[in-house]
Amino acid sequence: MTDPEVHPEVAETAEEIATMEIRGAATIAAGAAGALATQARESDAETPEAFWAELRQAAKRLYETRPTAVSLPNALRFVLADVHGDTVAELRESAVESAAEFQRELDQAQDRLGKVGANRLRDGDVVMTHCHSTDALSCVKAALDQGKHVEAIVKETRPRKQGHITAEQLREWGVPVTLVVDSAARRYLNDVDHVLVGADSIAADGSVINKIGTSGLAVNARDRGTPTMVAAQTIKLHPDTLTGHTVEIEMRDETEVIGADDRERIQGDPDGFTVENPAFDVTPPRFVDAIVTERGQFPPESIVVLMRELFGRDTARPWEG
Ligand code: RUB
Repeated sequence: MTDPEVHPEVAETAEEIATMEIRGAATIAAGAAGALATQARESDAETPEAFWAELRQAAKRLYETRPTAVSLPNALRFVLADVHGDTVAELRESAVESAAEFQRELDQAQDRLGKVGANRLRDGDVVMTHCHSTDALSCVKAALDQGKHVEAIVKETRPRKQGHITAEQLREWGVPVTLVVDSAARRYLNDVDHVLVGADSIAADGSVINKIGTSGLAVNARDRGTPTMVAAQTIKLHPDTLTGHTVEIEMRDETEVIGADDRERIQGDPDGFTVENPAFDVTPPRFVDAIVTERGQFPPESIVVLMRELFGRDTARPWEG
């Protein structure tokens, strides 16, 4: 049997995730859930089997876009797990509702973790950010809502400069922002009360997988005595790491790092010149002071307990059929 076509809007969402128009682990999860809802709503499948085949194919297409943020497979798994029914109409309604419920829970989790993270921030604190994390920013927002004054030193975050998005958001909230290039971070760490970052995945040993440059920042922060706080909804917990798998680090295209002209000038013999563009890195748990989730704050070494509770039973891959 040939694979069913996915709806054009699903293909579009997959493309937007791959090209990072939709980016950041939580936003990717919400986008993927929305795409599954579209596939279900627009399906013209005539049998439950055909409907399921389409939905699985849509999930597979979304799954294959980016490998590192576990929120993506977790979102697909959560949405598909709640689809029930005997007829196409029942399945359709249930898939649309499951996606909507998942998106609601995602928003609530972010709000809840923001309040937990805000408790760590005191009036007048300065945070240093890396990349653009909606979970990390929700902690700042909650602190502002509590009437605290917060300032930010924002790392630019090469090569895609997601720090600019963070700076824009913080300025919208009235937070004083100092933007620095990534390599200037250490110089400013003495002026910082917290390093505050998000996560794409968290492994069972408490390692944090986040935007490339996070691990160097955390090591420098420890050297300067500045605590590193990771804001991550439990959808960022990577269940496969419970059984010894490692998290795949996405390697992106070299054109994000170097333009054609520079490449031409530097390369000389093309065989002797390579560009690498890893999008994420791994921060060992010993450099992380706290992981803040919607279930409370955890030392990284104990996150495995929460992971077992939430994901112990189910690491299925329903998109594989
Ligand atoms: C984004 C990134 C973010 C996490 C958390 O990388 O590393 O820190 O995804 O974001 P990219 P959030 O820009 O390559 O997607 O807290 O919004 O889930």
